[in-house]
Amino acid sequence: MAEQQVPMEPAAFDTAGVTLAERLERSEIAYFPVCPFPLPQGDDLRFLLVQKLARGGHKNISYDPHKDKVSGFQNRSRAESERLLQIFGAFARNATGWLARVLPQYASAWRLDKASLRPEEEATRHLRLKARNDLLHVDAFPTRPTNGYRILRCFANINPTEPRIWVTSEPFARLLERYGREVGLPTHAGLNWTAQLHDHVARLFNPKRPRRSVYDAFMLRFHDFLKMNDVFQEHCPKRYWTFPPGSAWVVFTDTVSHAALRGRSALEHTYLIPPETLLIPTASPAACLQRACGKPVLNAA
Ligand SMILES: O=C(O)CCC(=O)C(=O)O
Ligand SMILES: [Fe+2]
Repeated sequence: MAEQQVPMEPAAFDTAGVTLAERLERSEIAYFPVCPFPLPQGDDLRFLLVQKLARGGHKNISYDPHKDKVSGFQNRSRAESERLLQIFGAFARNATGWLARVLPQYASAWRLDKASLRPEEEATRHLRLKARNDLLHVDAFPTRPTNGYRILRCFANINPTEPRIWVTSEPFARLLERYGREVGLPTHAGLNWTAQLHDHVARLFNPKRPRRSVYDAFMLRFHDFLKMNDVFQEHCPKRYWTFPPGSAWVVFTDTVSHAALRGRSALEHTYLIPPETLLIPTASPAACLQRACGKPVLNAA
């Protein structure tokens, strides 16, 4: 498999004595103009660039590192699906190996979530409102409650000619101050009855799914609220990011409000970071929410 040779340990992990973990937990995007781990090259890259989403509502092509399985792509032949699996496997190993070196405290206990290929042009795709990437939001997974594990994502732009364009706005803590009441801060320690019913039904279909906590239910409502709020979308302070071909960025997307405005063909890997490995646990969204409502928001272990 052709892979690009790049320096494995760029110098920028420690800016003025501040560790990468601390910068991430303070809601920075860690940006690497040259992806610090090998990305697919040559024929493998060309192969990725022509992949298409399967019909039936898949948002991305995704790879599960636990099952070593790819889903959501138009499967044309066994040979092609095996090749895709190999390329994804190598990407996941390379991204995870690098991140484990630069964020060892997280890697000691993180849960590997999925990796994905984003083959659609973001500027022109049609998605239902709550699934749209081009509206500012903080991430919350409707089908994979995290119970306070943080959502860390590593992106790489593999488009050979076009940048990926993001916009970001204020971090979760600030947005919670402004909109928490309007979204409805949790009023008691358990889920309300509609959320309980919803969780119960979801778990009938998937008994292995973890129980949704007060925190998960709130984060989903918050995600939806931001996407539906035209005034916020239009008037909030904005910072635009241009991620050129071959670059990479790492970000806690549960506190950095973000949207992808333009670009096609990015690779991404998600990691779920347990609260006990955080450097600044008080800055986590679960801690912010708990302070705001004065109630426990996570399910006991
Ligand atoms: O694909 C991207 O660049 C980010 C999209 C996004 O916000 C997401 O997947 O949560
Ligand atoms: Fe997102």
